[in-house]
Amino acid sequence: MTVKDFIYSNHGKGTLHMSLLDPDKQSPKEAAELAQLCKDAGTDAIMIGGSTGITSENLDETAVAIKEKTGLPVIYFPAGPHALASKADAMFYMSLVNSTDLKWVIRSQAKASLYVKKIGIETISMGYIIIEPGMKVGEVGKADAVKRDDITGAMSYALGCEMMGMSLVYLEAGSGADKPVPPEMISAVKEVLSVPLIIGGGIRTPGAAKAAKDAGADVIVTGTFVEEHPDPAILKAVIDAVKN
Ligand code: 1GP
Repeated sequence: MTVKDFIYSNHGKGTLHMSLLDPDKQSPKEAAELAQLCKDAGTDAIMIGGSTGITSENLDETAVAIKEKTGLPVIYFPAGPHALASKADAMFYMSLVNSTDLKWVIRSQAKASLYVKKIGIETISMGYIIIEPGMKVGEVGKADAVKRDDITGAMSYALGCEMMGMSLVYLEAGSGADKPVPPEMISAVKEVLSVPLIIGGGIRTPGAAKAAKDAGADVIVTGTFVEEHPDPAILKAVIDAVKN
């Protein structure tokens, strides 16, 4: 089964949890151990990526170590075309659709495409929409971030992505955001969207995870929380809130 089929086969049946690990923050062995803790707590897949210090080598070594230890799907979450993971199961082929710089909308994706085809990794097209505060990715990606109260803006971007053929839509508040994507924005976007909706950025409590799930998120991503709270009980409380 492809990773896209895996995500689509759960669509409408419940919410998936994905754990985001940054290969620059720990060794491949440590990343695999952390991924195993996430698996034991109920996570469904591991995303790997980060904004600095990412190389093709640390991506691939981390992907292999996680796959060997956990057997979970590993998805590369790219920050640009300078490093590519050939050993992950799939990569999100994403466009930062509300960037003001074409580099993040299509030029980087074009630059990488021939090489990506050659290595044969599964690509999953994704519209990536930055919501305030946007954090580092909003700054680096020169995003014209959707304001937190601009529900129509978020709906318009999300539906535009679907109409352009993107398989997934990701609403991103930014890693480490003090507030996650507002639940009322998630539910409004869900009303117009047919493809799976991913929510991430600033989710670090069972309450925030449950609010995003109840609003209709199909996939919830936690990164900072996973890296800062490798305590199995705390991990499980947040992942349980996503899954149950
Ligand atoms: C970042 O949405 C992800 O791209 C995860 O954000 O690190 O805040 O969990 P956090």
